[in-house]
Order: sequence, then C-alpha cells, then structure tokens
Amino acid sequence: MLTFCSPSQAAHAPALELVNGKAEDHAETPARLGNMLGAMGTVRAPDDHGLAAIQAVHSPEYIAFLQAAHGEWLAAGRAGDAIPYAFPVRGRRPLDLTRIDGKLGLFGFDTVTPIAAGTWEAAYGAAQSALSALAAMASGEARHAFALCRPPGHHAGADYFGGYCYLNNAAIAARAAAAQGLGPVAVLDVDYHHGNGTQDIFYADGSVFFASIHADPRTDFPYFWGHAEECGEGAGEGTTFNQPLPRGTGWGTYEGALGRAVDAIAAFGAKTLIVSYGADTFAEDPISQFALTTDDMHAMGTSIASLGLPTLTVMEGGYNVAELGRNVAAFIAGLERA
Ligand code: SP5
Ligand code: ZN
Repeated sequence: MLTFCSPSQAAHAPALELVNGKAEDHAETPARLGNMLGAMGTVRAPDDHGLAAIQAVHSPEYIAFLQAAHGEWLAAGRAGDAIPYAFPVRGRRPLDLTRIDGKLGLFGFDTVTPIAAGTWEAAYGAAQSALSALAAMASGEARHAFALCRPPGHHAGADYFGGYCYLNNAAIAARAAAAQGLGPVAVLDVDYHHGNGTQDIFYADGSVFFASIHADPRTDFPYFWGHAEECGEGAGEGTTFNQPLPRGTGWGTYEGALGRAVDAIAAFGAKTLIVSYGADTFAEDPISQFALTTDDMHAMGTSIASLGLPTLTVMEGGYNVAELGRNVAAFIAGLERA
C-alpha cells in the first residue's frame, strides 16, 4: 500500500513517563517508527500541504502554544522535556497566562505526553503524512493509502494534547476529505484506547461519523470519554458510536463489535473511510489488555475492506515494538485483500 512517513517524525523522542511512582522509558518511542518502516517496503516522504488543514481542526492558540512550548521551556531556564503538572480542574476562569507551566496545564490533560525539542516538527510531519496520503487518494493515484503517523493523534482535541498525541492526524485528514468533496466521511478508530480527541472534534458535526471500539474507559485510559452512552450532540446526535469492551477481549467478541461498526458506517452512507489503527489491541502489548493475534489484525483489515470504501489508514498506538511492524503489515494486507 502507498505509505507516507516524514523523516521529521523521528525527531520527537520523549524520555520518560511516570508509572507506579517511577520514571520509566516512554512507551511511545522513535524505535516504533524504525520497526514499522522495516515492515512496510517503500515509503514516501510527504509533501508539505501547509498549516491550513491543521488550522481547520486545531485552535490558533493551541497551535501557537505547541510551536513555542519547548522554546519557552528552555527560555524559562528549564531542562529536559516539558511536562504539565498543574491543571485548571473543571474550568477555572479564562486567564492570560504567560508562564510555561501554566500554559502546559491549560493545554494538556495528562502527565504522560511530554513536549520535547522535536515534538512540533514530528507532529507537523505526521499530519503532513496523513494529508499526503489523502491527496494521493483524491488525485486517483491510489484507492487506499497508509499514513505512518508518529506521534499518534487520536487523543488530541481541538485545543488539547494528551495520550501521547499532539495533532489529530485522523481528524485533520477527515475534515480535509470532507472539504474536498470526498464525503460523507467516517472515522473508524480501532486503537485499544478510546479516540477522545477525534470524538470531541466531531461530536456536534453530523457530517463525519465516528465509530470506536476500545477498552472500557471505566478501567482504562482516557477514563473521561468513550462510554457507550456518548452518541454525539446537536447536529451530530447519533453520529458517534462507542463500543467499550472489557479487558481480556479476544477476536470472538471483537469481531462482533467490528461488524456492528462496519454496518453503522455503511448505514451512514460514507464515501470515504479513515481508519485510526492502533496495534495496541495485540495480546502482547506491554500497556494494554486485549488478546488479539497478528492473524486477527489481518482479519480486522479484511472485515473493514468489506465496506468497499476508499480507505486512508492513519497510525495511532501499539507499543510492542518488536512485533509492531508485523502487526501493521498484517492489518494492511487484510485491508488490501478485499
Ligand atoms: C495513542 C495511544 O495509544 N495512546 C495511549 C496513551 C495511554 N497512556 C496511559 C498508559 C498508562 C500505562 N503506562 C504504562 C507504561 C509502561 N511502560
Ligand atoms: Zn492506544
């Protein structure tokens, strides 16, 4: 499959995250990219489509923050990665904050998503990979394409970062696809974690259908989104479809949920499909608790391909680095088969 990845995507290298009171190597490591590149054959560098499609999803204040954050961190005399630690819980009044620590808490929703020296460049490169994959589909060069995005995107909202995500690559591509007349657009999120950022961005937007299959947020990150009763609002009422599943879920249960998501996307009348693909549903993922095999990844691709839609796959999570490329390749091969 035609695959895009920018060299800048390796520049993001968060050092550590806190687990059980100890600093551990960050799970979202540049080594993920190396393993996936090794499994994907020829990979094309994206064209630079500029900021417009990013601005169509993310707020100007948030984009300016991301661009400047690590520089402001260094200018404040700080070292290492910029990590928020104080948050305006339940909406403090709007404040014109200038201190980098205040701004980090304002725009971030967790402490596991560091902003490092190369973070903006890498996130920008990942978004350009998604836009270039979409452009190849729009021009007729390819029916399907794969954006090997890293850092991932589905936890990032219009004005927030978190869950290892900064720019929402899938949402940027989905809104661009709709603007280019390729709609109706559906986003199917099969990462282990709920795609809260994508959900938020399209929650009141009935033109983009969002379906997600994920670990139940009563037990798993991101906790505050992805519950079954979240169905959209206003013009988007009924165009968000969440299927939380219990820890330990294997293919027997997963397959049924995937079939229901596929049926809902067909019923919506989607003409373009964006898949947020995370390989962290893999049984041996180090931070996740589903039980899918590499063969199941292939079956997942085949099931999605039964929709017969032009499909842009955007990479999200997956933290078993040694098996990551094999799992991605199996999924993509399944998608291509039908
Ligand atoms: C894109 C994506 O998959 N983001 C996932 C973010 C999950 N963050 C919370 C994980 C907490 C568990 N951390 C254990 C790390 C072991 N090294
Ligand atoms: Zn995930």
